[in-house]
Amino acid sequence: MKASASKLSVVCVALLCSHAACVSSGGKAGGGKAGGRKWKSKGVPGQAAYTGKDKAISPNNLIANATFNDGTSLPWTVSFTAPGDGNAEIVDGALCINVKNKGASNWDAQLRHREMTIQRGRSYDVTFKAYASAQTRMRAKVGQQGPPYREYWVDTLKLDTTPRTFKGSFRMTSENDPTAEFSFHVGGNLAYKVPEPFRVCIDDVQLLDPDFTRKEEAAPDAPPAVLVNQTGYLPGLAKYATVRTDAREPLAWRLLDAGGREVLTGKTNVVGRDAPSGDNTHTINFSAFAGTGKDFVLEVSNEKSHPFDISPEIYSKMRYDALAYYYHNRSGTEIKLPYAGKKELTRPAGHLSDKEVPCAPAAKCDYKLDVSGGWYDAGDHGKYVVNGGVSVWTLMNLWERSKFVTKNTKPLEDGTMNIPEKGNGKPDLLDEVRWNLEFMLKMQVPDGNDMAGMVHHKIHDKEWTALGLAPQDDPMPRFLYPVSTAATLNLAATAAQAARIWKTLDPEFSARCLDASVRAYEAAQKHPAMFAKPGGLGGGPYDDDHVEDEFYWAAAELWITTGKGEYKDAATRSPNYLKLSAYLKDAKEAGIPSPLTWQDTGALGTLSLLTNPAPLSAADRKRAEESLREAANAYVQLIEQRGYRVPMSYGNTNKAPWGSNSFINNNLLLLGVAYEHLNDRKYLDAVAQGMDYILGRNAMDQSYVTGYGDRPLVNPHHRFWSYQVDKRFPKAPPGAVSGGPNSGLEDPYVQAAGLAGCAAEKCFVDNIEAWSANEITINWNAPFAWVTAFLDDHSHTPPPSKAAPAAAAPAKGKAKTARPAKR
Ligand code: 9MR
Repeated sequence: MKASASKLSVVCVALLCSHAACVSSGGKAGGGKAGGRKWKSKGVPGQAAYTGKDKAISPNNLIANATFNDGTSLPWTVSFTAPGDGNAEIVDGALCINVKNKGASNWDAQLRHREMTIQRGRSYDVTFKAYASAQTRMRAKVGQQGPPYREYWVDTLKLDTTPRTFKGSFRMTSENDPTAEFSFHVGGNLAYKVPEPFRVCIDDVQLLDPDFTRKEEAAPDAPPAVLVNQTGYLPGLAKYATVRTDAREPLAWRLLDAGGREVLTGKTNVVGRDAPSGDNTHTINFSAFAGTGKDFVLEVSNEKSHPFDISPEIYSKMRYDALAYYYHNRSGTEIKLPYAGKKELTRPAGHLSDKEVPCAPAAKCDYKLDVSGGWYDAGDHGKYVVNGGVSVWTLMNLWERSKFVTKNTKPLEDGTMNIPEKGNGKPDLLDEVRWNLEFMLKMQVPDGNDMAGMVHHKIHDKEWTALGLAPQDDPMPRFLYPVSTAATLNLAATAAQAARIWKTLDPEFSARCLDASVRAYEAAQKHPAMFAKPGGLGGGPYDDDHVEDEFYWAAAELWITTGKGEYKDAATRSPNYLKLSAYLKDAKEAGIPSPLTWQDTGALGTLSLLTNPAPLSAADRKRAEESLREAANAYVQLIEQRGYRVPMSYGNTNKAPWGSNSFINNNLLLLGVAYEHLNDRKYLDAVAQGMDYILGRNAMDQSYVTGYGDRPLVNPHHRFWSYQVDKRFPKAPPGAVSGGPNSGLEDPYVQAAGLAGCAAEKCFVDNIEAWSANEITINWNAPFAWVTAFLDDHSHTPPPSKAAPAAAAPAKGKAKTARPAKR
């Protein structure tokens, strides 16, 4: 399409003052902000007052932050594409990009502003100030944020140290663009004259449309000082709230029912500084109240919590929403009603071209494979065997645990989930898992090739695509990436697990899985050190160069399934044998408390050995149980040390890892296993408390789950659930859990959100652009699904002591599987 009419007149107004002297009273406004969210002050301890949103120069300005006067840049973000490198900061009230490496292309170093619609037939005036640390050029443009990158207005400007005002105008002749961006490119050849490092600054940016009037959004209320599980509590299990306060003495609290009647009172426990959150805290233990009802509120010194329920039903729907995540993210099939739940969540089948995917040059193969189907990994459209492995394992473990440990598979059987396979006579949970297993099987190199039996690490787009992209519209070519030992062992392990699960349900599928597993295991032995590399474009790396744990996991699964000596020998000789460690060893997050990640999979072997009735000897089972007890006790101890009572800490550096919420959910999974195997009540209460953190009893006052809580997760990073960037796309369905706080601050949005130096559990913002803190993935929803299923299964467990306080109504409802099976 033709570019729209464009003219630019550069007004070289040499300002009368140096840029340093031009700063208005703004500068850095302190506080009032966490995770990029600004709120009204309610005198919440630790939260400074909101200082007012930066006023756009004109109400007709599409640019939401024109002057940077409050010291922040959002929604402006910086973007570097390797080898481009640098950062952005507010200097003297202007937004500056510091370029350490200008990269190869103009756009390798850029500042950009999204979240605006450029409308057909309207006229726009552009004005901004710009200057640089030395003579260079800048390309300013208004245009599409993704391919084909149509430009509505563009010009290349010469900059030097003198601040100048530039003006331009254009009429939009293209279709409305609801995801347009205003960007300033300063990389590549634009910077041919200037030595690195250099700096380019912009200020007072206007994109005026006389027919547009900015609606001022009311700042949200300050988070309450009394933090609770915003969905609610199970009547018989531990119930805690956290109070954010500097008070040194215990404070009086009241539990009020929906009618405002006091049903329980008490005094807080002073915990003090909670390092991971940076908050001063007290806790409230209201476990003594075992009644049920809706909209309870906890009150401390006139501060009220969000309302919450106390009910055995808290997790009854959530457990299925957590599993529905997988249907919504199926590739290669139409997502339709009634399964999608809402019309707007339906979509045509995505990536049908995955039926014939060629090898990337690095894969050194010349065939094409049908790798259609499976689940998309996350907000991106990649499909990765390594991450698929831990995800299907977790869901299959939920099945095996229900079959052998609690001996109740009813909630997972046919007809329990809203998926197309419902009614086929097979358990719905397994139907969902099979969707991804079938894909993983297709990733194995066919016989007759050099690498036969090995498994391709991943398939994904050649380059990253933009947000606001439905899978069926992805225009990017996709490739098979090289085989890896880790992916091969992921298939060996999970296909062995599947082979035993489907043995009678579907003998043909079971045999196919076992054959693939054995071939994969043999191939991995032949190629024990083929490692996926870190980095890369268009997809995640899932790099892993330590596979002793995967070898053990695969051997353990094959031993359980076949009983064969060769696998037994491999498993029992492994240093991982019967081990469950509370702290990671083999992942890049070594030292962080968690039993497992996609990269550290040794625990999966031991957990499968514990879950299945055979082949462990009684003595070895005992050893594994001791290991389990030790790890579970470490997590219980962590809960006791925390103001937010969550089994998590962040090592000496106090830095939250990428996907920290998944570490917590995996810790809860281990605690759940401990409860069901060791029959010690404290582990059950620990699981409930950890889930309170995920559902709102945390320093961000954030329910990290879509659709649940007074402050639910709303804007996870997802290309299709991208309503936040483009109203033509749907909002996320309920039941998706965010990766959560991540101190790494890897993406431009969190970098611009003023999060630098954030306390570990405050490195979070609920924005779709925040891909390093707010993505969702199959391996994070899996332990969440496991744990919500566990809690629902134990939702009728009575309190440890039958003596409930006078005000408490007796818990109603019949017991589900309140009792863990004894071995
Ligand atoms: O969960 C992954 C995390 O452990 C890694 O540190 C990070 C960077 O390699 O990648 C995460 O996984 C992402 C993957 O690479 C691509 N799809 C989205 C995943 C979640 O953010």
